[in-house]
Amino acid sequence: MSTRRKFLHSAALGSFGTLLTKRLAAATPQVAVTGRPVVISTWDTGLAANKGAWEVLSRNGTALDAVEAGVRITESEINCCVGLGANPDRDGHVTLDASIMDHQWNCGSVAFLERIKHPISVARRVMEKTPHVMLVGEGAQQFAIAEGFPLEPAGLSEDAKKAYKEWLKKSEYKPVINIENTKSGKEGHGPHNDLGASGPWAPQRLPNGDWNHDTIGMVAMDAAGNLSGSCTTSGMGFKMRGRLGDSPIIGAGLFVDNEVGAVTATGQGEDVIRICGSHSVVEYMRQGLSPENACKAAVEKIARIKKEKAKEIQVAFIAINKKGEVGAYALQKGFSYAIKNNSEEKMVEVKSFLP
Ligand code: SD4
Repeated sequence: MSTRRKFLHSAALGSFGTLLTKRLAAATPQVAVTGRPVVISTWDTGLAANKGAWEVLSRNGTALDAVEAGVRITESEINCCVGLGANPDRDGHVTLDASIMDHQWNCGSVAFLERIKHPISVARRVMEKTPHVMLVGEGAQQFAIAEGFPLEPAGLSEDAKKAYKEWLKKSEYKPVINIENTKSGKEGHGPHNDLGASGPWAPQRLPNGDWNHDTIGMVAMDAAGNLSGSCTTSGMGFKMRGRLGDSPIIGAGLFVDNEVGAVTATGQGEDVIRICGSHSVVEYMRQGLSPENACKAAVEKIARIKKEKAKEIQVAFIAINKKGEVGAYALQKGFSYAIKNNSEEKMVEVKSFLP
């Protein structure tokens, strides 16, 4: 990090109190979309995923079907940062987490799932076909196989093999989550399918071999005005074996309250879990904050808890409220989300707490 950036970071943390006492109402929402249907999803991979969701939404399909279909596209990308092609844990295994929630408080999730291509669809089956909300590890895999999901071959994608080999040289667990802006001008660094998401927003490998992100979270409102959300991830690269992040935890990585709004999170899962992040954002919206300001309030809470360490992590939330307004906020610069509705399809750069 340049000296100037270091200075800006510490200056930001030094004037922490001032930043926190700024009135939330003073901030203007970046995008306020009214009208439905609408879908938003985290990061550049959201562009392609939104197209999948839109196929469903534009034909009057449900938000639930849309958020499942959308993130399945990202899970299918070989050599990318979310599904089976992603970086492994520190023992060399790819383990996947996912969650889904509809407009009627139904929810399902899987975690520590290996060798299954579409964890999001297994999460939906957990929701619809079991009396439980969450299945993990071997049991989740057993359930998936019983439900007809193929068991994929063990092993890593070519990209992940290289990254793992590199990582093993030092074997240090040092997550670097998207502190640098993905829109850095380094075009086309990520491998993609033919559905979009290339160019300046493309996922990039960081110097430590990790991806600048490894999750997609999506929330949508359908033509009937109902909300749903999904979140799927390989978790943080080179994590401890058995580690779960926020993504499969309802209330942390994802939360939907059809009377208020739908929210999903990305970034350092441990810190999202600590404050029940997505649930908190929904509750801030219930108190009357706009989606952007509600996300901001949750990010500020994490920053307050982390103090000096806030500069070492990234956390971001995206939200839709019941009016179909959307917003987002991040701890660090460099986070973006993809939006699609009847009038627009684009990436939105998100405001951040730290400069
Ligand atoms: C996790 N929240 O496993 C995820 C990581 C993430 O972009 O969002 N990365 O903690």
